[in-house]
Formats: sequence, C-alpha cells, structure tokens
Amino acid sequence: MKLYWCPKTRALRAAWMLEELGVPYERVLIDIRDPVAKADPAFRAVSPMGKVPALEDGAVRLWDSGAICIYLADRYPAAGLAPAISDPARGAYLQWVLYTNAVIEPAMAEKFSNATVSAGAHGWGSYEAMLDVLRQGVAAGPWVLGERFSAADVLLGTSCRFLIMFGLVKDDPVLAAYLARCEARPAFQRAVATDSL
Ligand SMILES: N[C@@H](CCC(=O)N[C@@H](CS)C(=O)NCC(=O)O)C(=O)O
Repeated sequence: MKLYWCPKTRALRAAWMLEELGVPYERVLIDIRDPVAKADPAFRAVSPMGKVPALEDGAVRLWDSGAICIYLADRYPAAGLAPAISDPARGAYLQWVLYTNAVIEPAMAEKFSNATVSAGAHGWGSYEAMLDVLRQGVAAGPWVLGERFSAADVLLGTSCRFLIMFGLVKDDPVLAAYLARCEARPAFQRAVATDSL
C-alpha cells in the first residue's frame, strides 16, 4: 500500500490507522503547498482533487480520510477496528465513523468562516449541536463504542485534536480527556512522531 501524505494535515488520520493495524505500507510525501508536487500525475491518479490523505492498494484508490479508515478497518478485520456487518455495534460504528467528515468538518468550516447557517437545512445542524453530540458520544468512554476502540476513534480523536489545536475548543474536560486517551495509544504516538518532513 502507498499512503500519499503531508505533515500536519488530515493525513495523520490514515497514518494513525495504518499504525494501529501494524501492516506494511510505503509513505509518499506530497507537499500540498507546492503546486508542482501537487500536480504529480501518479498522485493525481489516486487523488483527483490533489488532496491528502490518499491511499493506493493494488487497484484500489481512495482519497478521503474517512473512506480510507473505513476501507482499512474492513480490509484487515483481524485487527478488530470495525464491528462486523452482523454485529449490532455496526450501527453505532457507522454513525460515528461518518461523523467526522459529515458533521464535524462542515461545522468547523461554519465556525471558521462565521457563516450563517440554517440548522434545519444544513446536514451538520450547527457547530454547537455538533459539539454537544460529540461530547455525549465520548463522555462515558473510554471509546465512542465503549470498551471497544475502533476506526471511528481514529477519526473522532484526530478531529478533537484539530478542534483543540486550532483553539476552537478550550477548557473542555470531556473532549480533552478523550483526546488524552487517544494520545496515549502507542500507534497514535508513532504516527505523530513521523508527522514531520
Ligand atoms: N475530506 C478530505 C479532505 C482532505 C483535505 O482537504 N486535505 C487537505 C490537507 S488537511 C489538502 O490536501 N489540501 C490541499 C488542497 O486542497 O490543495 C479528507 O478527509 O481526507
């Protein structure tokens, strides 16, 4: 597998996921701030919008952090990072594994841009609703599915990291404690240790 990545980006999600799985992969650095690097044809064949992370696994090509985490969890079921399709926990898993890119990300964009939103019409509701539901989801812990760590935590954990790092969330004991649990995982630490040029 080839992971197209760039430090200090959403590619951290895919790197953490791969470290959790402990499977071999090759990293291909794409400096997304460099238009020449971004135009690399091999990269654009995997990531048509020129975004990282992107993953190539044989004939499979994916270029969204959520899709990559879902794909990898299902591709390596022995690691237990996704409940099986027949498992009742699959419902909650799907809900949360999609929450980052379907709800948190657009809500963060709303906040950053001071956009006026219609909570009923916009799919993510509102920034405040997004945070309330996220807090409810991770409060009991240790993970969003309870005792079971999953790919959903890779996405939610990195989202909490970005929310806190960008200063959108301050003095939030629930989210801070959840992030601390994520940061204590050796796979997370390996991914962060290599998240530089
Ligand atoms: N929905 C995508 C978003 C990916 C994305 O926007 N990545 C940023 C870096 S964090 C990027 O590659 N930006 C470069 C660009 O758009 O030019 C995902 O979750 O992977």
